[in-house]
Amino acid sequence: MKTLINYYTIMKTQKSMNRVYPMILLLVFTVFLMGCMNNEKTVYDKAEDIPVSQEMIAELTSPPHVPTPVGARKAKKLIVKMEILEEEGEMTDGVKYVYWTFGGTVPGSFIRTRVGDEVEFHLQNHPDNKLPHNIDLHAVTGPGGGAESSFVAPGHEKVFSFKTLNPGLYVYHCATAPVGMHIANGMYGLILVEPEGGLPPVDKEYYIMQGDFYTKGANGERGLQPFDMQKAVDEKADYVVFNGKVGALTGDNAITAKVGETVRLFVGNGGPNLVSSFHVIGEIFDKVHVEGGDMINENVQTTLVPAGGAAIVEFRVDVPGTFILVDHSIFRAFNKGALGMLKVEGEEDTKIYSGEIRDDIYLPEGPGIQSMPTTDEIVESEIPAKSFEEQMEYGKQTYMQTCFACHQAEGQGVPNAFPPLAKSDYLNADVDRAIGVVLHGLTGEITVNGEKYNSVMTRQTLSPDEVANVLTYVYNSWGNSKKVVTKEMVMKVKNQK
Ligand code: HEC
Ligand SMILES: [Cu+2]
Repeated sequence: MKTLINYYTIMKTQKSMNRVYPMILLLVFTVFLMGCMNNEKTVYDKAEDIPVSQEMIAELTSPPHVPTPVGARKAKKLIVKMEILEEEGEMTDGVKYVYWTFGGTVPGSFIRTRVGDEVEFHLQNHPDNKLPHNIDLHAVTGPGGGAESSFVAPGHEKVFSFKTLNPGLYVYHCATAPVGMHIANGMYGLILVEPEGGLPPVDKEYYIMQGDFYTKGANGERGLQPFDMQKAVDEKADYVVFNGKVGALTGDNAITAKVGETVRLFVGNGGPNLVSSFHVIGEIFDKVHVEGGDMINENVQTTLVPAGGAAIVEFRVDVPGTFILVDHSIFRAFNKGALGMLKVEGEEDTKIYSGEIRDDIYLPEGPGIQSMPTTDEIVESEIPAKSFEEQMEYGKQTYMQTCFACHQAEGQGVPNAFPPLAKSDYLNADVDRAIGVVLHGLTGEITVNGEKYNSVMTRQTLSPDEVANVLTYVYNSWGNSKKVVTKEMVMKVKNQK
């Protein structure tokens, strides 16, 4: 506009001011140029030239949360205070592990910066810790990614500073020898460097990081489990998990969204060994920032997250339900822990997903009980319960892993499909019969509390101890007859065949 008006003015005055004309034109052009410079954001050729103004203490968050987006803020001197803590935690029910952490969580606190920030990093090693540590941030351009300047003994704080030059999502980790062991114990996290102006806004953002763990005992073996160096060298993980433990993102810990919202997941992989085939069951990633960089891939089912790497995945949730996050190396998901949940609430959209339309009977091989192929002897990895309390505790775990999907959390069952175990007259009438049901499965018509069921319960692959514990748990819950089932009783039924 400014130029147009000025040009008009020039035209009018042209005749009388012929000699002054070139000068005015020059002036107008200068004014125009200055206007441009004031209104548009300055683009620097090199990120190192971006000036920083003001100081700011960085907001750090524990997973699955992330700090507030940078938005339009200018580059700043960003002060990060990260405390290293060596702490005992729970890998899964009954399994303890001593984690080494950045900020008290696995993965460590999320750091959010923008390109051009000057990050002043304070690495604090808590005086109660036993070991020295350091930090290598993949977002750092400099020797060791900061490791060389940050080696810090317990009870000390090291300070170093770096400028964020490349936008992207980066892993940080401890790099103190033995490096593999420090990483295996949980010393990793993510640092995000947003581009100028920030990432496009979305409705929900979450922080998820995979890691593999190596314990002296096998998966599920109770008690405090020390790190196993040989298994780590052999890459034989006992646990592969999201956010440091089995169940960190399931049940009440699930991440959430509402139908219609856009979700952005900052996904990292600490390793130390395994790469992740990150997938969300029932969703397609609309966009993936491949390897956490600038390249955007669209319409992706599974994205590879390398050990020591990351990806940003984005999608809109269109239908309600529970969407399962997995490492699609699928035994890791269902047997080693790499499983999380995204719970989406809102209106159904049958145009997109119909839900079950019908359930017809289909028994091409006759009504025989279908079962998973198993060897007859199930290996007994379990330590037998020593008391009624332990039987109840272990039994509940088996119930929540095995029976819960059909008979539901409170044993209430599902009408017309799965009979109730709560106050079940069928269950309470005959213990040996109930043991038989769990050992061999059940098919054909039965009546439970006056309701008829005619369905199939597949044989459950449980050890005699587990059968005893789970039935003891069921009999002593939800108004049942409080019987105690022993391994001997199970063996008797088993051998009756
Ligand atoms: C895949 C689904 C499924 C799983 C898993 C399952 N059941 Fe069942 N269960 C059924 C069905 C279906 C029936 C009814 C079968 C029929 O109609 O003949 C049943 C029947 C029973 C009954 C007898 C009926 C009653 O309500 O008292 C008992 C006891 C029982 N289940 C216990 C268990 C226990 C304990 C577990 C876990 C170790 C378990 N079930 C796991 C589907 C399941
Ligand atoms: Cu360390």
